[in-house]
Formats: sequence, C-alpha cells, structure tokens
Amino acid sequence: MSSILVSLQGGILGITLNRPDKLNAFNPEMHQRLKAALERARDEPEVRVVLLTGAGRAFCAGQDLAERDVSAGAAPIDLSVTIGSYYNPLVRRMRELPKPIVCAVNGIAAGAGANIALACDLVLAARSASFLQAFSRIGLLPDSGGTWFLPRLAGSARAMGLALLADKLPAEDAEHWGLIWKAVDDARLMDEAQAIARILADGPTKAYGLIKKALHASAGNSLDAQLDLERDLQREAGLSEDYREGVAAFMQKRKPVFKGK
Ligand code: T3D
Repeated sequence: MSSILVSLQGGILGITLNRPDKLNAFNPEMHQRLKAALERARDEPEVRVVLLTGAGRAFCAGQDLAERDVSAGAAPIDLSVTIGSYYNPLVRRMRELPKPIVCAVNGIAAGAGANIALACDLVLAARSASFLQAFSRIGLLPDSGGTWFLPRLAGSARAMGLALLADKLPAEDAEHWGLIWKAVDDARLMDEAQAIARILADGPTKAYGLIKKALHASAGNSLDAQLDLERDLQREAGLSEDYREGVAAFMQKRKPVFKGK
C-alpha cells in the first residue's frame, strides 16, 4: 500500500496521506512520495489545483516517532537533519507552488501535520477535526513553519498559548481564530473541498500563482515594497491569456473560460 495516493481528475490533483494505522505520520518514504506528487503538480500544466487530505481518522500526526531511537545508550539524534532535508523543503515547495493547494483536514492534525495544513492556501476542516501543536509534549518546539504561521494567523498571544500548552484546538475555534478558512460538517468535508477545488481548477491559474506570491511576500515587506511588487506582478498577470479572456467575457456579459495560461 503506497503511503501517498495521487489522482488527477479535471485539473484537480488529489493527494492523500495514506498511513492510516500511524495516523498518517511522516516517514522518509512518505516524504519522498509527497515531494514527487508536488513536483508533478508544479510541472504538469494539466494540474490546476492540489487537494490534500488524509486517509482514515486523522489528517497527519507529524513525524513518525517510532523512527526515533531514544533508548538509553542510543546515539544523540540530530533533528536538524530531517528538518533540513524533509520538512523545510516540503513547506517551501508548497508555498512556492504557483498553483493553489486546498487542504481538507479530515481529523486530527498534530505536530508537523498541523503546520503542513497551515502551509496550504485554503484550509477546510471537518468540525470533529482539531489542530495540535504537539511538539512541547515531547520536548520540542513547533517546526515546519509553525513559529511563523501561528503568530501571523492567530496573533502572538494565541500562538504562544498553542505552542506552550499543546492543547487540541477544535476546528471551529481554528476558524474563529483565523487559522483556517472554514470548519464544515464532517459529512460535507470532501464535497465542499472538491467544490472549492473545482472553482480553482477552472480559474486563472497564473493569477492564482501571483496572488500566492504577493500575499506570501507581504509579511516581510513595507507598504512601499509591496506596492512595487503588486505593480510588477500585475504586469505579468496582464500578459496572460486568462486576463484577456476575463476582460472579454466581462464585456460580452458571458462566463469566462480560463485555460490557466
Ligand atoms: O523527528 C524529527 O524529524 C523532527 C521533526 C518533528 C516534526 C514533528 O511532527 S514532532 C511531533 C510528532 N507528533 C506528535 O508528537 C504527535 C503524536 N501523536 C499524538 O499525540 C496522538 O497520537 C494524537 C493526539 C495525534 C492522536 O491521539 P489518539 O488518542 O487519537 O490516537 P493514538 O492512540 O495516540 O494513536 C493511534 C495510533 O497511531 C497509535 O498506534 P497503535 O498504538 O494503535 O499501534 C499511535 O502510536 C500511532 N501514532 C500516532 N501518532 C504517531 C503515531 N505513531 C508514530 N508517530 C506518530 N507521530
């Protein structure tokens, strides 16, 4: 059984984390397969949007802790190796993907699993799902971008509480705190995520990539720098076929047919 399931239908690349008996915890093989799937999303023009979810009752429980030998006498573990080789490149790959990533959080998202969900562009979560910065429970600090995402999305007081106390944050609170787009009824999760992915798959893909770029850059930019960036990116957007189609469709009072070009 593959640790990552991938399907392409109507421009939507579905990626399912698939180690349900381990709550979809990451091992090196799963990292490699997820990397390959995201590279496919980047390289194939047929892919217009990614829809990420987990198999079974969890979204992802972060690092597979069974892979770590912490027995007495075992050699010290240098965690910077896996962070540097797997988790950081993964988060960068997701943020740099010039296509939207929709995340359907189907159950608990813990440790790196929580922060990988937050690295996605539009996050929906089942009402029964929760987000857990599990790191301090095992003597670690949030990684996979957690210390960057949390204060920016929820504010520093809430970020500190989540990181220090490592309490489960239910999906509805995650929505109200601004961590995610929406909490939805469990039975509706995949239909709603598919519907959003469908809209995005039919949309102006280039503009979506530029929107990601601009919004991600804004956290580190002054207003002046951001205005310059918007000017430069808008130039790029204006040169796309989809821009011409969008304006033509508006003028002709019809629905645009975007091709992602
Ligand atoms: O090491 C590095 O490379 C550094 C990178 C770190 C990144 C990280 O993600 S560190 C944080 C790692 N994750 C955690 O600390 C979360 C650990 N899991 C939990 O706290 C709980 O499992 C949950 C709160 C997520 C869910 O609790 P519950 O009660 O619903 O389920 P459970 O009974 O604890 O887990 C079910 C099974 O999944 C169980 O296996 P078993 O007993 O049925 O054979 C459990 O051991 C397994 N499981 C859950 N999480 C992990 C895991 N196995 C390995 N690694 C896990 N992370």
